[in-house]
Formats: sequence, structure tokens, C-alpha cells
Amino acid sequence: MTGLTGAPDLPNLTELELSALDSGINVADGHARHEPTSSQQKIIDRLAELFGQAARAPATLLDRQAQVAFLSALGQDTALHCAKVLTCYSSSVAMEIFGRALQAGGMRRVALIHPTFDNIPDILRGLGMTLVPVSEQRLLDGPGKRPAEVEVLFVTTPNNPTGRVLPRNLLADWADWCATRKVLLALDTSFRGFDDRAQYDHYAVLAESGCRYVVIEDTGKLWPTLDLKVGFLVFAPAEPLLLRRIYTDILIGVSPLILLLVRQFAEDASQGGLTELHRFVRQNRALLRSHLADVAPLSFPDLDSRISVERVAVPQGRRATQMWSALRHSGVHVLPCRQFHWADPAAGERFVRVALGRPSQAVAHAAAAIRHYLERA
Ligand code: EGV
Repeated sequence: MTGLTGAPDLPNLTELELSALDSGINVADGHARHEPTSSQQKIIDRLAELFGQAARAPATLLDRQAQVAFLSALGQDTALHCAKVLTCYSSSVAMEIFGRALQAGGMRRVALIHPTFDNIPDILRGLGMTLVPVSEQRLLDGPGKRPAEVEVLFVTTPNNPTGRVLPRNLLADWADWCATRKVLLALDTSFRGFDDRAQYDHYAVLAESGCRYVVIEDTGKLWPTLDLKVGFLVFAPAEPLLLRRIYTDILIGVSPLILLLVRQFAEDASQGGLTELHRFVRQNRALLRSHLADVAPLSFPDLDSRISVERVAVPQGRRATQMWSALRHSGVHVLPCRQFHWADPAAGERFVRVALGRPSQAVAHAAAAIRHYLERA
């Protein structure tokens, strides 16, 4: 496949998410669209004051403070003294910069986790990369027989939409595998804030192995900040890719107001906010599952997932695209999973994805519509 996207006739997941924005019940995109907690509301109430504070402080200081607050809140302390961090408008912008750096460095062959959110393969393909799918299960089985000759191994952990996490011992095994073969290990950890099991110090493992690595961190999925967010591009100081140069081709930095806001929300996360977030997502997940428990007891393929989206199995004889379309007609917008299965779209027809970062009434409403659909399917 060549050109900008794999299949320009098929809308990408983001186009489907956009079509859900202003109508009915939107449980399509993975962004946080729930009520802020009381301590988050206190930060929002101080926005005018924060604006003034951001205007006066040196931008590099605010940038560093946001990095320190966020990375330490999620257990990534080694990144703060052993890695370089570039703060981007979003993780997709970080991804684009990373892809361009690979392109400039003459690296083309990327082994990429399958399934995963479609903008990762789409951005990489758009930059001329050749993608080799590696199933999530295969990654979790650890490096046994080697995948085809590749220059990069790209893993989303926790993965979107399944929530599967690469545990420390397997990250270490893959990092060693990469170090031996001179493969660059790339991680997208956008959902790690939802799952304690993804908050061990990844950079300690990566540094210890001596492999080349680039990690994309994201504040964007965690907090209801109206998409005021950043993505961090993190890599070893000796990394030869021209990441900084390409970064500065694209931006000079992120708004100091956003940096200050990220710091405030990250500090709140450290002081109990993460625990509260986990409880909220757990409750919405339980709500969805309990609504469907008797009608379709085997509906949930990702029983161990803790991220803010949940896959629901499509009933026998139906396809995700049909279920998505029927739910849409009843005013409930989910995502069909076809596009997540970027190398085998048909396999994605077995699932839809429901966002849980919503007010509980929205999740309950979506659950009722899904139940209604399953009862008639
Ligand atoms: C999810 C939106 C972009 C993306 C949503 C997402 N798409 N950036 N093109 O943030 O899981 O719904 O990752």
C-alpha cells in the first residue's frame, strides 16, 4: 500500500470520531470528556491566574516543570535524568516528528504492533515506511523466533484498544533483543496513566539494556482539559536520529499556559487524582459490563483492561460496521474496530469500542442501546 493512507476510501477512526462529536451519545473517541473532579475544578477555576503566571515565567522552566510533574507522576523518574524530552502539541505531532526523523535517517522497515490505533500505521506509511505487523500476542509471548528484518520495533503499551500491557520482564527481553540486533525500540505509552501495571520505570529498563529507544508519552487521554494537552518525545541523549532538528522545524514549543496546566493536573494526579481516575474508569467499565452481563456474557474480550476504552464483541453473524451503523441510528456513537486491525481489517469486524471517559449517564445510555441491539441481533 502506498500514498497517504492505506485505504483512502475507508474513513479513518478519527473521521468516525469527529462525526460523533456533536450528536447523540458520543462514546467514540478515547479523549476524557467527563466531569472534572473537585480538585481538578479548582485548577480550572484558577485559569485566569495561571494565564498571568504563565506569561511571566520563563518558558523553558515551565516546560521542565511539566515534564518533571508528569513523568514522575507516572513512575518514569529515570527519564528525568537519563533522557532528552521534547514537548509537543500532542502525541500525534510527536509521532509525526519521530516518523520524519526515521525517514531522514534512512530507516524504513518498522515492525508494528497489531492491532493498534490507525493513526500510527497511517502516519508511518504516509512517511514511506514499510510496516510489518507483529501481533500483540506475539509481543507478549516474548522474543522467540525473530520477526522479519526490521530497523524499528514499535509497541503501544497499554495497547489501544485492548488495554494489554507489556510487563517489565518482557520490555527487558525485547529491549535486549533490540540492543543485540541494533533495532530501535519505539513505545507509545499514551494510556499508561490508567494502569499501574504500565507505570514501572520503563526508562530504567531501556537504559539498562543499552538499546536505541524513542518513547511517545501523552497527557491527552487522562484529564478533561478540553484537549489542552501535550505529547512528550523521549529518547537517549546519544540518539543519532535528528529528532530535535525536525522538532524545531515544526514548532518552537508548546504554550506556557498548557505547560502550567499540565503541571497542575500532573501534581493533582500524584496527590490522589490518579487513584480517583482509576476508580472512575473502573466504575464505568463495571456499569457497561453489568448492563450486558445476562444478554451477552461473553461480550468482553479484554477482561483485564484498565484503560478508558472497552471492546465489546459483535454477535455471531454480524459485523462491527453493521453494529456501529445500527447504534448510530439509535443515536449512540461507538467505534467499529476494523481500522485498528490495520493489516487484517476483516479481523476487526468482530469488535466495537466504547469510550469510558464519559459521564456515567452517557455510558449507561450507550450500554442500554448496545443491550437493545444485542437482544435483537
Ligand atoms: C483514540 C485522535 C488523532 C486520537 C484518538 C485516539 N486522533 N490524533 N488523529 O487522539 O483512541 O480515540 O487515540
